[in-house]
Amino acid sequence: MMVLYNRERSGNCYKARLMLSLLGLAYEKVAIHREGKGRNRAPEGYDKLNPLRQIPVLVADGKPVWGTIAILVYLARKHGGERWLPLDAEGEAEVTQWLSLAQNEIFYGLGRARSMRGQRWHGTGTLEEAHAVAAVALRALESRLGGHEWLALGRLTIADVACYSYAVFAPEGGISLKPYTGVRAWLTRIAGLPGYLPTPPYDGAGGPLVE
Ligand SMILES: N[C@@H](CCC(=O)N[C@@H](CS)C(=O)NCC(=O)O)C(=O)O
Repeated sequence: MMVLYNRERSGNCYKARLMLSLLGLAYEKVAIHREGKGRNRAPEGYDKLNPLRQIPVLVADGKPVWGTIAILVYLARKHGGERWLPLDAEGEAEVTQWLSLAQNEIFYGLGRARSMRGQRWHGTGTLEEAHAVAAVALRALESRLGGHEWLALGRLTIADVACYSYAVFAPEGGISLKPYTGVRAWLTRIAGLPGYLPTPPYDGAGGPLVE
């Protein structure tokens, strides 16, 4: 049985759980709680699973896979097939450019704003800087989703799973999705997929949600 080192409200862990759910895969969860401002209270020896001591980590067949993108790639290759991540150079590149957006502008814009508002961010920057980066990310998503149903290849791939989390949490970070009609339609499309896993409920830590 696969094991996911997880925290329910972590947007990165939610990505891994969403992918496992869309693929209909069984797994067990190990809860990793926070200590201090956003740091993990990980068990003794956890750095053997992830040298960064971060979550998520997926242990499959006794081997730890750390980093959200690595987990999505692993699950796609092992259990999902080419539908989720093609093997041809052009197709793989098209998916990967969105994986890169997820790790950079989406995480350091939308993800950082959400953590900062919830007092869980232990990194650098201001909320204004996070909002400016988030706007770059949302404009990039909208430029594609204004005219397409999915981010890459005209079908659902791990690009959509990687970018969904944190885009869907924008209001928790004080960011309105009102101007981004293509993004909102895509969020609704994903929420209607078979095997969709609902987002963890808002804990209210960042104050009122932005419409
Ligand atoms: N690049 C990593 C980022 C993972 C990450 O930031 N995890 C957070 C929870 S969402 C964490 O473990 N934070 C605690 C820490 O950085 O010490 C990934 O994609 O998995």
